[in-house]
Amino acid sequence: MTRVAVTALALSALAGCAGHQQSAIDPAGPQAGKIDTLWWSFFWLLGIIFIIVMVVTLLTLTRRHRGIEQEPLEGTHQPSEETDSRLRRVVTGATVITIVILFVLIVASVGTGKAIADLAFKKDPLTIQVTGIQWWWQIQYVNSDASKTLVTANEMHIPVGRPVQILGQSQDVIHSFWVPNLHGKRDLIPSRTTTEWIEADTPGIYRGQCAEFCGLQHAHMSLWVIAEPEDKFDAWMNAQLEPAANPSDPHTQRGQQVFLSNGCVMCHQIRGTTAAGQNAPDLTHFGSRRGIAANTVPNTKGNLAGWIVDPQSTKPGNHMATIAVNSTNLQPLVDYLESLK
Ligand code: HEC
Ligand SMILES: [Cu+2]
Repeated sequence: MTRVAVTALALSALAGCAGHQQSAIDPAGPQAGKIDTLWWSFFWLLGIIFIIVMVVTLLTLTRRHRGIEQEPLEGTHQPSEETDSRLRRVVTGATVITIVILFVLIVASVGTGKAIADLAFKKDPLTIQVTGIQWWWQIQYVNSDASKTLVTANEMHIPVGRPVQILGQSQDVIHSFWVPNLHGKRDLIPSRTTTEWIEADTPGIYRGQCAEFCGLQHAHMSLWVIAEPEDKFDAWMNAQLEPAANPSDPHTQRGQQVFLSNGCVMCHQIRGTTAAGQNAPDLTHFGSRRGIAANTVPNTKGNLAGWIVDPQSTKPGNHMATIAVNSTNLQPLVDYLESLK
């Protein structure tokens, strides 16, 4: 009975992995597709071997000992010549098969790595620089035309069907960029640039997560990758390239004033205003994003107010300063930031 329950539990846990927004076995692009194929071939091959080993072990345990007519004296038992050479053949055979299987796995693994590497350097790529910073992601769209260079945070949009070159960097410790539906992990290492190519075949929203322990809030360092058709992507890009909209009503104008007259400007940038801080997520189009603080909480007015009043309770240890904003100023500030679509 317990065995049935355990199996059912294990199966439902496995089923829970499939079709998720963050899953390596639900590939949405060619790189992740190859990793997925490799994963399943390992799974089936090793699964079958596991079952064979278990069956042989059970048979051995339950089978009556043959060839021992009587209890050996003083606990010693010399197997017969024939048994001895049979055992030798079985052990040698099993060792050879194991080595051959390991080689097959190595060849499959290296072959997959090579096939993935061959997907790089396609023409007309989009280049995105991703910088890991404790504990959020800076995302910069590189363009030879400086007016088309875009800096944003914690949310990346990519056009479906177009190869994307991710240039990974870090500003402090080693992080790792990992969006399982699109590709494997790639470390972001201080003072060097690593490269990873991704390409989404299907529109969708895929979750990424820092995959190298980088300190207290490592687990709350996530990002969204939004893969959308080329025209939607272009519309998003054009909107993001615009400076922040100027508030039109007195309430949000007051919110903007609160932002600009407080320490927020030391760290944050809002293009189109005097706020030009470079140590924290760019807030020019903050209202268009899905989450707050590297998606620790969803982007709602309530969560934003909580974040501004006491960022340390939402994400303990994070590097945002707590600035006293009095209650009459808080609502205008929240409404202003949320109006930055
Ligand atoms: C000392 C620098 C600093 C100051 C001052 C500061 N922040 Fe931040 N802020 C940060 C950092 C760092 C983060 C990212 C924290 C994280 O996700 O780990 C952040 C995150 C945010 C976010 C979430 C952005 C996102 O996309 O996730 C908002 C909104 C925000 N700050 C608003 C404000 C406001 C409003 C003020 C002024 C009252 C302010 N900040 C003052 C450093 C600062
Ligand atoms: Cu990390």
